[in-house]
Amino acid sequence: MKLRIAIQKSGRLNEDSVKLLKEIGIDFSSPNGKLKAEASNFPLELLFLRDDDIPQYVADGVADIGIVGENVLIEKDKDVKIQNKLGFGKCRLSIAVEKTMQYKNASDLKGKRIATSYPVILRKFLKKKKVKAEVHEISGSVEIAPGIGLSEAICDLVSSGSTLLMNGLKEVEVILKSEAVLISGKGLGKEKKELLTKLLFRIEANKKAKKNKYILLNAPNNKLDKIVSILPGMKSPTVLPLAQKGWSSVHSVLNEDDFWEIIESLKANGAQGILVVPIEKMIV
Ligand code: PRT
Ligand code: ZN
Repeated sequence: MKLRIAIQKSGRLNEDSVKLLKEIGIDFSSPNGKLKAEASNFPLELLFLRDDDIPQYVADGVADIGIVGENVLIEKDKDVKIQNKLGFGKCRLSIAVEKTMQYKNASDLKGKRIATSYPVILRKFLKKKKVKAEVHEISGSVEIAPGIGLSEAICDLVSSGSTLLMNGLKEVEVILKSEAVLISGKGLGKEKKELLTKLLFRIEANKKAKKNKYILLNAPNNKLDKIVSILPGMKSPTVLPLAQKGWSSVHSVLNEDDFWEIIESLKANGAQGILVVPIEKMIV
């Protein structure tokens, strides 16, 4: 019994999807133009597809699970389940208009033509805002539509915003925030569910490791209590005596969110020789 995963064949999600699978210990050789590959050390078969096709393939059970952007998933509206947000492929689906256009709110889109590759999501948004506008579905290079007179506005993915800037457009509404997600079909059997649980466990450990750092430092014993109270640790920090009398080595795990604040406070309280090292995997 093998679990089948669909990932993007080429494009923005391909590299990070492959990297994630490798980081959770799955070995396979790159497809070289082929549609399929097999992992050598886990019962997993990989299908390399266009991102637009992945929700359908997973809903139909051709693939058991898949990695796809939430934007595509919502647009395709298929019966699949989101298992995990993966933290890459982050972007937003936004409406942009010509820089010179006066824009206060969605009602300014009334009667305008909006070019997009996301007609389903855009129509829902317009309906919710009770705005009647013309949706022009085009499959690519949406950002040039206003410049060539095809539309007055666009609805497209944005990440840095430089594409909009280069085309004389400004972002006026964010309809959706998106990142890559792991999806599964609804009818997985027991064995496949077990394999999926194993994968999800590894993905969690990998995500946690990325969010955390291992920290080692030296502290004079008379400051230990204060320093230990600053450090969170997985249970509590490890404290070991140093060869030099009156000093200890303290080990702990720090979350990246409050990383710098804690480091500063440790220094201020007498910590020395602070080392921060990456964590490979973290199982709590
Ligand atoms: O061939 P296939 O159909 O599989 O790929 P595709 O060409 O349809 O998609 P691809 O590879 O471009 O994107 C795959 C997924 O990456 C998308 O569905 C999103 O979930 C995610 N993603 C993240 C993005 C972006 N960021 C992004 N910036 N997808 C596209 N863009 C484009 C956007 O359309 C615009 O043209 O990048 C441009 C804007 O970028 P900035 O940085 O200039 O704002
Ligand atoms: Zn696509």
